[in-house]
Amino acid sequence: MFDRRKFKDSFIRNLKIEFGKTLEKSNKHEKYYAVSKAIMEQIIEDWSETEETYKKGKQAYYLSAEFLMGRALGNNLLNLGIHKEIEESLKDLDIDINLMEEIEEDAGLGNGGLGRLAACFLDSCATMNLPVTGHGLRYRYGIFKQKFIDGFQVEEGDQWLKHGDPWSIRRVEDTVMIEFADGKVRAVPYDTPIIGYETKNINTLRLWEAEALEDFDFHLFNEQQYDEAVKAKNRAEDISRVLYPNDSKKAGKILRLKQQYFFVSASLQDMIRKYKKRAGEDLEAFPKYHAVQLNDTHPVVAIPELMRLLIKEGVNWEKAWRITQETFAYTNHTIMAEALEKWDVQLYKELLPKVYEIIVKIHQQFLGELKEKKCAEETIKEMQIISEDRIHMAWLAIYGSHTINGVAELHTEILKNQELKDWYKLYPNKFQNKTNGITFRRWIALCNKELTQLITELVGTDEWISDSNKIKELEKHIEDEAILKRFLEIKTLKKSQLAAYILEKEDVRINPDSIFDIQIKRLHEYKRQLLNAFYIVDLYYRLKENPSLDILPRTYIFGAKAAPGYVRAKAIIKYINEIAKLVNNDQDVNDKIKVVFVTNYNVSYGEKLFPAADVSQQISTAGKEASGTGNMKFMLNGTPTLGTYDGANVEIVQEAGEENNFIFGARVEELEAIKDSYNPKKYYERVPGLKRAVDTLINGTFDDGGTGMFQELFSALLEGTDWHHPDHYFLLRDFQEYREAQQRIDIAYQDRISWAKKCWMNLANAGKFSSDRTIKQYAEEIWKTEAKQIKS
Ligand code: GL9
Repeated sequence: MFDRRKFKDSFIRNLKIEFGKTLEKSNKHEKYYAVSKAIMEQIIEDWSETEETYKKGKQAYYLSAEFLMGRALGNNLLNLGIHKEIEESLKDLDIDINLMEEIEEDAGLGNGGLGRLAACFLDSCATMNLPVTGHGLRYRYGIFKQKFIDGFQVEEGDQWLKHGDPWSIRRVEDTVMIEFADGKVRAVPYDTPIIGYETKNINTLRLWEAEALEDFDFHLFNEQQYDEAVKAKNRAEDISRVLYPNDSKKAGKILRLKQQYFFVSASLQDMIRKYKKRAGEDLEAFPKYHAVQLNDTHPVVAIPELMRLLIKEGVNWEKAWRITQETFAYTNHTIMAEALEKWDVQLYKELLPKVYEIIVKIHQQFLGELKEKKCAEETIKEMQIISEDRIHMAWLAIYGSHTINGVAELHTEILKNQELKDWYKLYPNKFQNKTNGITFRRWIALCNKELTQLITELVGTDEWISDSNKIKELEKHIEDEAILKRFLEIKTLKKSQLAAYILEKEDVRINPDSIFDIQIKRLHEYKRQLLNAFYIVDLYYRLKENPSLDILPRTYIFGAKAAPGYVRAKAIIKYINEIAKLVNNDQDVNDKIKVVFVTNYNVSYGEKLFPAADVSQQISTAGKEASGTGNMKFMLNGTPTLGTYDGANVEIVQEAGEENNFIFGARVEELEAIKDSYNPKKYYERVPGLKRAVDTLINGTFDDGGTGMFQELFSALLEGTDWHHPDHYFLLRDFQEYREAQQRIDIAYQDRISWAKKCWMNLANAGKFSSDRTIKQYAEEIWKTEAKQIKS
């Protein structure tokens, strides 16, 4: 039970011991820190009890190079069910809880969907009392902070720890040693509590930080070589210094390989040490107590590393291989070729010679099996784990795991029938689908309290927050205009709140009565922000030509970070910012269209954007977006999708009805069929208005600051490159259908009630996309772990 007195005492005490300050003298950051520490104090016993309880049975471990957690305070208060109490307690002390929540830095230890999925999964595991622990890296700098200068993206270091991290506890006693060919480093874990919703169970996210064996060299220090003295320390700490900001693209750098091996080896050593304490020296039963999920190929070095550790413990090869295969499962998150990790043999040999030796043995063993099975020479060549001096991490993952899964039905089908078809033939029983999901706590209960309240009122209970299929009951109100109007009022309120925030942050005024048309996701060619941009340019010219064009006022909102080295993605950002400048400063169109590219899109910005959207743009080239999860966040907040038949869009439409969404464009099969003879020029020349829009890349309408980046975009579309056919992502093929879909939206939006019905049908059918459902399937069908509730 919440004890107000105890909380306040703890808060004041924390201000005193952490900062030596009284309430009156402390600043807002110190107050935030002390509030958070006071919450930590309240949960600490339940946290240890959860650990004790889980120890006794099988546990799952989610190994991930990324956890995109966002802010903790508001979510923890929601899940603990003490938001109101804390709000009032703080009010007594003249502190505004909203300020406390808003000044928290995002924990941005991930790039996008893959990292955010890991965070949603942890929330679901804790909520369902599942014994699952996250393991990853404690980057000192997370995903970079984005600024715009003259419309160009500029990156800055993300100092998320600058005011401290009240949510983690350093566990020095669990330190392990990591060995590289060029020296040893210490891995020190920091544990963060994962507080489930309305349960006493508290799970753990364990993030490893790299430290030098010795802080500095005293000998050098005494000889006044100060820089030299700290060099080793810095080199060790480099390992966990910064997150690689690549979105679905492999890094291929030695430091990245160090990061991967570092956290993987630390996690496995930790597991083995604890296992031995409990079960003794015989490691035979390891898979009985551990299920390890590999989040993409980033942690796949875990397969040879577990082999190495087991052999070191005296286990023979055959038995070690059996243990390894029974322990691991692997999730594939993309079919983009550039994301498939292939490490140079040379790098592995230099940095991890012992691990490399084991990979060679695994490779040979696999070759033997293929030959035994009389596989065709050609197939064997394709499937080799080591070939052309590269180690193919995905192949290693499939061979070394008992299960591999895709992240949406369409994606899994593409894996089985195209990308991994040889593997599927060989191991049909290893393949599963696990359609992604999102946590309903953060993505509606926390970020859209108004809509949450309406749903709770209509469902008659708030149980839908952890029992997502209950929202299906909303469907019975579909003909109730009074309720639909309340939905529309809430939408308008969320739009006004967003408009106020955008005015403050971006200094752009937008009209809450216009349609909020939103595309927020990483900037990537396959996601086709450029298609959206061409549409806006086309609309702009049509409006200039015909000022009485009958369209509804619309605000086009973008949010996206481009990988710092991805020149074309950066060009697209600059292009959209140029469009915004033109459109927003032209009185002729100003009350009809506005364009805003929000700065530094991240989890906490997302929490303001998703609830305020009228249109959810999910327009990737069919077959390219493995699942998407933003699409689900929009749906849950009652927003129709404007999208292609891709990833989880397919399932969203299956659930909510095609008639309640705006689907367009070529499907996978069509693109497969046309790709070799595709000629974008045909569309460029024949589709009315298209040439005019595309030509703004080269005719001086917009200024790329003399970089030539717009010309380069144009060439990639119409001439192609050495490695890609022109318009590799089929923007021009889909433009006409996209424009028609946009026009259908304009018409549909006018009838407010029938529009609200579409929104409502999306909301009412979002139940499938709870990460609770996804995690239940992982637990039952892959991990074979059971819920264990601590006694209350
Ligand atoms: C991704 C896929 O591209 C998404 O479609 C998918 O929803 C998520 C989660 O499964 O995984 N794979 C991937 O590399 N990223 C994804 O978002 N990229 C980033 O996380 C930046």
